[in-house]
Amino acid sequence: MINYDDRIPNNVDLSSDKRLQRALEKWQPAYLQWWQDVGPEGYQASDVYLRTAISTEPGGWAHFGHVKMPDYRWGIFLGAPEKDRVIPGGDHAGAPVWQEVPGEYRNILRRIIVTQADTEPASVEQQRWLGKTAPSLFDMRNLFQVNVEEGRHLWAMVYLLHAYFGKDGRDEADDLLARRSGDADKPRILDAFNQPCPDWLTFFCFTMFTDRDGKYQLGSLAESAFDPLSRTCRFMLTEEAHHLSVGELGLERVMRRGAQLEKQFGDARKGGGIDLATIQKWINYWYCYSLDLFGSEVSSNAAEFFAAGIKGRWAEAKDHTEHSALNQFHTMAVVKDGKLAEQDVPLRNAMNEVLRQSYMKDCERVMKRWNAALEDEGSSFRLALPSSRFFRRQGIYADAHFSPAGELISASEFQRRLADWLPTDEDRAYVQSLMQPVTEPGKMANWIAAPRKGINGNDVDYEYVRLA
Ligand code: BYC
Repeated sequence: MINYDDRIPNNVDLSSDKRLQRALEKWQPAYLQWWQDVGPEGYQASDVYLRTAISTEPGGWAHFGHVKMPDYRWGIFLGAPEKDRVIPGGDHAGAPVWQEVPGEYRNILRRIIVTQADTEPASVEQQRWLGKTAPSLFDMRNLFQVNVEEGRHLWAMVYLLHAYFGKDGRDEADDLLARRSGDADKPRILDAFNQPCPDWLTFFCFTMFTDRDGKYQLGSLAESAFDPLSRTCRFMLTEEAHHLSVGELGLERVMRRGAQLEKQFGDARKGGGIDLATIQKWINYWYCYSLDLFGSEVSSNAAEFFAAGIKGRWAEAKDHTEHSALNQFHTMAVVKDGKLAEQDVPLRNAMNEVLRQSYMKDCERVMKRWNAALEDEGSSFRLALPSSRFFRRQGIYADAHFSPAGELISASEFQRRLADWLPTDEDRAYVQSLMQPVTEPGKMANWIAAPRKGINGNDVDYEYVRLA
């Protein structure tokens, strides 16, 4: 169970380590200041129907109630230790997991934890203004739930930095509150987290595609030899599942409404909705930005992380039988002499791509569900994921141009077709024009269908946010 009597709620017996407790209690006001400065703008005094962790046991871990966001009990919650856990993969597979950081891996572990940590506050900053244009109180509450939990994920990583990395870790924890999404001088580390998130179609794409990268990165870190990191990530994954459903179901509701309005008016935009072609462009943009987050297809960093046991494949311990990944190859398409050709890459060097493939399969599964929803609405439009070569800025495809079907094309051809494939200024202005707030319980903006059910057994017209 979680101790809520301490100033920082935790299940790590924080009060037994006074130095660590004091250091984190010093960081706490800086965190709260950051939340006030760049967290959800305009709603800090509103009562929001939020879930809070009360245990880390599967099933029934959350308590629901109206809370003002600054009063949310951010804390440190690790998944239960697994008895006799061994390192799942890499050179040390089968050896006992580490409870401390081995000196030789200190730098890379710190870098990975900082990279993961940096995304959490970044996403809160990106979503800062969205409350003001929420299409319903139901959606506004979901936004804020996602925001407070991303804040909690920052706590999860800052705990590791403080507890295991000494002064370097404390300095990194301070820097996490100093960088800002999209800031020219002190940007967030990864590209997707510096992109603006000005409208709700973007928010749903972000939670569907970018949070899903989070699922796979956390899953790969849950397979880590560094046990405190693994346990932290395991509990974060249970929180993450809600964020993904916000994205998946949010987009489905926009699609259903788009299809309904198209049937009624011949063109969804005429009825004040978002047409499916526009939704496809947003999907293309965010899916590809999220593919970038896995790093390069061929990466010596990835090989090193896997060899050391710091990152595993998705479900390394459960789904794989061979854990060395040596003397094996991953075949991928590369650009050679102006053409696409297949190349065998040593499996360890292809680990970023292996994880990306797991992610892509998961996205395909959602795509099928969305297309079934379109069928259900009587629409003949079908959405598709673009090729993982399309519109990439990281990795082996970043220097060439590809169509959404994955064909190698010239830069001029790419430019000529860009407006068909990615959001144009005009598309963005149109979507922005629809972003008018709806704050009456149970009412929805015209461009989005109502959800099928409310939260925690409540009706859709429950007052999920009591506005101050
Ligand atoms: N943007 O060998 P490479 C989440 C850098 S999301 C900018 O290709 P590597 C969440 C890379 O850092 C999950 N730079 O890649 C979602 C390296 O730089 P240095 C976040 C990039 O190292 C929603 C260089 O390019 N978690 O949780 O194998 C809301 C060459 O690197 C990018 C993690 O990322 C990019 N997209 O792997 C809230 C897990 N991609 O070192 C939260 C921790 C690469 O040469 N991170 N670079 O200067 C990692 O495991 C790895 O750092 C990466 C990259 C997978 C990101």
